[in-house]
Amino acid sequence: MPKTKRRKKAEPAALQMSTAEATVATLIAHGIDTVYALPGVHNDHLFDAFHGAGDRLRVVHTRHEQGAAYMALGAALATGKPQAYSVVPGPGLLNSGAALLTAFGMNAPVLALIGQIPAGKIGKGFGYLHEIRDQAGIIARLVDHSARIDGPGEAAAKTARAIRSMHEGRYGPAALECAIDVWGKRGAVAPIAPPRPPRTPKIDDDAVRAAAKLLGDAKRVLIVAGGGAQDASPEVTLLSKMLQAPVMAYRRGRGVLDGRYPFSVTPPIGRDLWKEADVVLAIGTRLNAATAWGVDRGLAVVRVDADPDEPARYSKPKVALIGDAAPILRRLIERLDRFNRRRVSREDEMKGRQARLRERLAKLAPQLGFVDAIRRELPEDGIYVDDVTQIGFVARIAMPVYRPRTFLSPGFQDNLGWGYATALGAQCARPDTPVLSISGDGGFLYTSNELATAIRHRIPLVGIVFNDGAFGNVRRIQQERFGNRLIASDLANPDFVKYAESFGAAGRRARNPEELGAALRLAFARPEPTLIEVPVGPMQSPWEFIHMPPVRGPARRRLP
Ligand SMILES: Cc1ncc(C[n+]2csc(CCOP(=O)(O)OP(=O)(O)O)c2C)c(N)n1
Ligand SMILES: [Mg+2]
Repeated sequence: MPKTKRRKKAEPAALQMSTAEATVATLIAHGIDTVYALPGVHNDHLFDAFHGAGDRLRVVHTRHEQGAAYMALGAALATGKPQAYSVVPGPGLLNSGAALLTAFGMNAPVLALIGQIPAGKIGKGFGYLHEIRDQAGIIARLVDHSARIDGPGEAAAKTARAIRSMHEGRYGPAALECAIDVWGKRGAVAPIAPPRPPRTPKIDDDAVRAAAKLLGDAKRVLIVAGGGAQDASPEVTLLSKMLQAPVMAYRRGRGVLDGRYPFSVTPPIGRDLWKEADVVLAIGTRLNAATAWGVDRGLAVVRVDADPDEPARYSKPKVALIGDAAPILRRLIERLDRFNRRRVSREDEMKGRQARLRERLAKLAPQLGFVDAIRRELPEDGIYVDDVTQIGFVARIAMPVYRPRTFLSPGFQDNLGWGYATALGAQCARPDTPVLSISGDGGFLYTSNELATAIRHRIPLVGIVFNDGAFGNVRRIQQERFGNRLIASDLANPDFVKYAESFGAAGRRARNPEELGAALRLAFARPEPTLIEVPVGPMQSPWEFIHMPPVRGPARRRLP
């Protein structure tokens, strides 16, 4: 048969666009409607494209690059959706570095859009404005996916790939750089494609059956929830009921099981349960408990993780299920129906454990008084953002969290000063949800300059600063372990009420939990940027409830 020339389906006509315009159009096509940013000459064309996007894109400019990156992080954690920030190269990138590092540690989908020196001059060491040696190499170390955009024709594809990488497999940040003379370059750009759905790994049915059998036969299951379980709350809740299994969470998994259930536990109870468990089901967590408290032959571990490398990192689990937690757990629940034994209610047992913990925590009464006041006033769906401070440490083990994504804590980086700007981003992305940031006087001044951003962009964040005039945690360690040889731990502070007012925010002072409760009630009733200073004295150490010795064989390290 003679070959007939088939007419190719007409391709939609390419558009003439700049690299920056194609990048921005791709961000918008992927549902990114806000960029947290600090401008500079390297990114002028990018900002001009932001301007050109009109109502489809909001630019929230901050007063320091760390603020922009933390805001994107907070927005990502509060929404579970990809977020973007933009900074100049060199110092701008490095200023945002701690937030990008924290986003990596927290598997948060944050896209960094970073400028670069002129394309032809990269790597030559001439000393161009903001030049940094091997910027591409630096960002490649900080995130799993990075690339340089080299022209308008490839901008959309590279941006789309970067965004997809952030929520495929193990979530995490991505970084794109683009040279000062490339953002503005115009050329033919194919029509911007709608986002492709992320690839999802096939669920391994044999492994699910093995896990269901193990869990179904088990007598005492402990579920451990991490950040990767935040979108699987209904499934974890159902599994907890089916298996009569408590759910332990510490920093990232709080709120996956409603904290009002006695089955919702934190490490002080979790360690006892770990000791008694015959099977642990670990969902979206690095399972630091295993390395801190030990694993002996009597304990079988089932891991559910998006990252195939994670489950066997410290010790090989009995079963590893790879992929997003929710669909895997749904399959597990179906299978478990067949294997699960009849179970007696553990409700009274769990209530007893909770009551005994509350008694044990009596020595932390000063912190608990404030934690309780916060819980009483923060609405059920309100988002709480912690920092590395005394009240924060106690909240991690003692404040009930009612819903997923309402307790933000920086994970293993435990990055002092992350809180205020991260909370600002959460509040910006969730304008109708009350957000509360708590900090110590040490942590707060890391990003307190972003009070100006709260005012400029009308972000009604409520912040509390617990002021003990010290890096209190450091000071207590010096007192207790170094014979009171105090060094570099006392602080000179501003008057925080006046400080807030000088920005145009509401400033209040509360001297005890009752006054804090009243101040919070007022602040949540009348949304405006508010800072509440709470003067406090030295506090008892919470660490005996967090750094606990092993209970099942040798530990490999402490719970961080
Ligand atoms: C980026 C970073 N730098 C330093 C530390 C070490 N660090 C942990 S707690 C702390 C003191 C915190 O002081 P403050 O915010 O006032 O809280 P307090 O302990 O007084 O309640 C320091 C310096 C850290 N965790 N992260
Ligand atoms: Mg302090």
